[in-house]
Order: sequence, then structure tokens, then C-alpha cells
Amino acid sequence: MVLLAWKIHAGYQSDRQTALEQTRNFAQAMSAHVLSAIHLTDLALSRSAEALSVLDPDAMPPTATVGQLLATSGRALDTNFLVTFVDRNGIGVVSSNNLPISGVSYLDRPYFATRAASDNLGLYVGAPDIGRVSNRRTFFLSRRVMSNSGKFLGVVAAPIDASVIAEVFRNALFQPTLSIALVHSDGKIIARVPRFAESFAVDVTGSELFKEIKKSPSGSYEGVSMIDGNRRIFSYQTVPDLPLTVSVGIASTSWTNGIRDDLIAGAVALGVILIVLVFSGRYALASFDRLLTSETMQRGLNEQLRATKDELRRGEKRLWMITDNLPALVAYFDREERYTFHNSYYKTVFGMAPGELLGKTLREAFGETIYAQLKNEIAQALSGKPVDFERLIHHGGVDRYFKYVYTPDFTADGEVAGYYSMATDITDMKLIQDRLQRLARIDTLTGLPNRNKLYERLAEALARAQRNRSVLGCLYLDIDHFKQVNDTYGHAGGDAVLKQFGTRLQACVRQTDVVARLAGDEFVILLEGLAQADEVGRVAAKVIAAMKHPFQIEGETRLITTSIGVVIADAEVDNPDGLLKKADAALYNAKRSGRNAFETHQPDQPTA
Ligand code: GH3
Ligand code: MG
Repeated sequence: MVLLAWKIHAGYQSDRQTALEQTRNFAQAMSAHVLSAIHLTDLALSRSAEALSVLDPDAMPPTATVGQLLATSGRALDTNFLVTFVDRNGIGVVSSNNLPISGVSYLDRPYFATRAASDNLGLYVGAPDIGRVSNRRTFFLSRRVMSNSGKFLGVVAAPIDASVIAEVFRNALFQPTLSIALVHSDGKIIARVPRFAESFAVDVTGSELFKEIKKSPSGSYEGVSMIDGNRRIFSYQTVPDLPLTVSVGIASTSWTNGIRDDLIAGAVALGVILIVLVFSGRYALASFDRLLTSETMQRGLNEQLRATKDELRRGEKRLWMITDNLPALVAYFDREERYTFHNSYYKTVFGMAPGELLGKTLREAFGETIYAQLKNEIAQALSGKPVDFERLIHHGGVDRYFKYVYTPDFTADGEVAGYYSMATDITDMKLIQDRLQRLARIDTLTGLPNRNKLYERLAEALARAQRNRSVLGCLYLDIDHFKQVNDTYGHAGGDAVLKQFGTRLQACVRQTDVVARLAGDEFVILLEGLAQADEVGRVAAKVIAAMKHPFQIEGETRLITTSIGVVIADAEVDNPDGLLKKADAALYNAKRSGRNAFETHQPDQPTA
């Protein structure tokens, strides 16, 4: 826009300059023409005045003589030229073209009055007026006529036809917006083209032209024409020594046409730029909008993410709080059996700092022995089966019973990713249980009478045997290599064997016989009311034979054997403890002789 404005301004300035120069040159040329035209007429006037100076100032000038004189002096001029002589009283004498002016009074005419009133011998140039006789648009030139003796004779006057000057002006109009005017210093237009007829004698005293003339005899200005109201650039030139000014105007429209083209081109360019701007602006706004929207969305998502993360952190913290305050060992193991999480209860129980176990395996953290005690259950959990079990753990010089719960952790694909481990210290509970067990009469695992009940029954049986003089046999049994069963199948496997073992023992004896579990893998059978002592050995053999079928342990089969110590009670001397000691001694022999057999206590055999 600045460039365009600059370009238009420069164009305007240059066009204006051209217009100024054109009008100025033109005004000068026209002024020169007017000057020469007036000079020509004035020449004839001067000659006429000169010729008339021979007249007698005291006599009435003879019309014929004056006519003769005027015709001679005006001869050089064209046919339009006409000169009139008015005598010193203002009465027309003669005119060179024989107009009937003789006797007509011209006293009031300025061209006469001014020249009669003063002794000014110079040229008078009159204001525009309609000729009284000719009826033409004219202005008069006049000179004072003096006699040779220096007396005032009258005035010679010559009208100049304004239309002739206008015609010259009109022929000079090289373009239609041009205006040329000849203005009299008293304010009236003598000749102006175009609109010669309407503008003739119009008073333009109040015009800008007159303000300018007051400042300088020639110059230029921009203004509005009083005749046609058009805005123009004017140049004026005062005709030297005459009360006349030539003014040439050129309408702004003509020299602004060039600018108009520039304006149109500029406006089109600007329009194109504006359209491009609007579209690119709209595109930019739309992009900005999209950016803003996506940014807002992003911010919203970020907030959501942060909120979710916060919630997650809070949840995690809550979990930590819960697990840390739980009176249990809580841990998570990955597929490689490494700790990936453990709670602070590990510190309470084992003195392990929070996080100390992370990345370690159970074997690395607690040693081979404890790992061996748990590895079966670990394998089960990692195969996807939840397990719960109890185990006596010896660590750091302390024995503790733990109740374990292993819960497998599955991935979305159903694969085992690891397992959760929760171990509750049930040592106190176990102690109470043991105490209760001891107080109770029934063994909770096998449902058989326990040690207490056995002692009761044994005491009663001994008393009965003594009373009835009957045979009382006692079998003391211990499962062979039971530790291996525990090691292979775990404690639960061992328990299963103990239960089946008890059941098989019961099947080998009469209902009235007592089968009791003494402790661990030790069992006792009391055989009452036997007819013969050798029946006891037969029952022992039957028991050993009953173990020929393999046991079912966790879906597998395994042969279990037992060793038996056999004793026949001597009711006179035996008490429960003594009798069981003898049986134990026999058992010892059975074990020593290779197991899976029974040995009978010999009366001379020493007891432990
Ligand atoms: P041996 O042939 O010399 O008898 O060898 P063994 O391996 O059987 O040795 P022993 O009789 O000394 O071991 C008995 C084991 O029984 C020791 C103990 O860990 C285990 N035990 C004791 N009570 C229980 C129980 O209630 N359940 C299970 N599963 N095992 C028990
Ligand atoms: Mg044993």
C-alpha cells in the first residue's frame, strides 16, 4: 500500500507538473497573441490620432476630412478594423466604416470619459461590453487626440471583437478539458472558451484568479472555475503594460486519468493481496484453531494422565500401607523365582531391610535347606496351581511355623507371570495346637487314638491280662525311610502316607484291638485276649504283607515298608512304659537287620 501510495503520489506530482508547465506555456503564448493583436489595433489608433492632430482645434472638424484621415490610417489593418472619432464634446464625428454615428453622444462612454477627463496619452483598454450600434461583444481601445498646438481634440476609439479573440483561443484548444480566458483587470471576462457567449462580461472579481493576480503578475494555482464549476490547474499571465490577464486551465480529470489507471491497477493488486490475505489468514486461523484444540485435548489428556498416575500412586501407597501393616510376609515372585516385591514384615521377622530381597531368589536369600522345604510348592504355584500349606522353618537360630498361601499370577495371555506369596507366622498357634493335641486323646491326622489314649488303654489291658491270665501282645511300628517320603512329596505327601498307613493297620486287626499313633511315623498295636503268643508274630507278618501294595501319594505310587518290634506282655511285671521300651528295643533290631521285617523281643534282651 505504501508503494502504491508512493507510486500514485509520484505519478500525481509528475502529471501535475506537466499540467502546470503546459498551462504556463500556453498562458504565455496566448498572452503574447493578445498583446500582438492589441498592438496591431493600437498601432492604427496611434496613427489615426497622429493624423487627426492636424485638425483645427477651434473649428468644428469637417466630417469628410476626418473620415478621409481615418480611412488612410486604418488601411493597414484587416477589414474588421474600425475606428471612430469622437470630438472633444463627446459627440461622434465619423467612423471608418461609415456607421451613422455623427451627432451621437458618447459622453458617458468610459473610453471617451476617461480619456477626456485626464491628459493621459496612453492606450485605454476598456471593459467588455455589447456594442451599441454593432450589437457585438466587444471591448474598446481608445487614445486621446491632441492638436499640433497641444489642444484636446477628442478621442479615437476602436472596438475589438471579443469573438475574434475567442476564435483564436478556440482554435488553440488542443484538448477538450482546457479553458482559456482573457480577463479585464476590472474583473470582467472578455473572452473565454469554451462557453464564450455565457461567460462574456461575467464578473469574476471574487475569483481565486484575482487573489493570485494581486500577489504576482503571473503564476499557477489549483482551483474551481467560476464558469463551469470544474476543478482545474490554472496558469495565468498578465499581458505586459495592459489591464489584461490570460488564464489557462486544464481540468484535473485530464491529468488524473493516468493516475486513475495506476489507481485501478493498484486497487486490483491490493484486492488480490487482500483476498490472499483473507484466505491465508482464515487458513492460519483455522490451523491455529486446530492447534489450540489439539493442545487443549493434549492438556486434558495430560491432566487425566496425571490424575490417573496420582490415583495409581495413591493406590500403590495404600497397598504398601496395607501390606506393610499386615502381620504376614507378603511377597511377589516372578517366573525366575526372584523377589519383585516384599513388605516390611520381612524386617520384623527376619531383620531384612525394605527392598533388600528384591532381585534375589528364595534360595539366595534363605539358603538351600529352606528352599528344599518349599520348592515343590513353588513349582506348583508356577505351574498355575494355588497352594496353601504349613511348614516349620528354621532360620537365624529360631524355629517358626508358617502357613503359606501361594497364588499364581496370570498374564492376559493366561501365562503364569509369577506368584503372590503370603506367609503367616502360626508358631504360637502351633504350640497351642500341640498342647491341645497332647491333652486330647485322638490323633487329628489319622483319627487314631494318640499316645495318651494308648497309655490308658495299655494300662487297662495289662490289668485285664493279669486278671484273666490272657496273652497281651504289643507291636511297635516305624515306617522305613519316612523322611525320604517327606523330602520327595512334601509334608502333605508324608501326611497322606501316614493316614493310609493307619487305615491299613486297622484293616489287619480285629475291631477290639487298639491301633494308636504314638508320634511322627511311630504307631503301636495292642492285641488283647490272644489264645497263643505266636499269634502276635502272625499279625506282625500280616501287617508287613499289607504294605506290599504301593501307596497313593499325590497321584503317584510308592512302596512303603515298615519295621516292627514285637513283645508279649508279662502281666506280672510290665507297666506301659516298660512294655513299650521292650517293643522299641525289638524295633531297633528290626531296623538294624535291614527293615521291612519284624523282630520279637527276647526276655533276656536288654532294653534301652
Ligand atoms: P527309619 O527307616 O530309620 O525310620 O527312617 P525314617 O526316615 O523313617 O526316620 P525317622 O523314623 O526317624 O523319621 C520320622 C520322620 O517323620 C521325622 C519327621 O520329620 C517326620 N514326621 C514326624 N511327624 C510327622 C507328621 O505329622 N507328618 C509328616 N508328614 N511327617 C512327620
Ligand atoms: Mg521311620
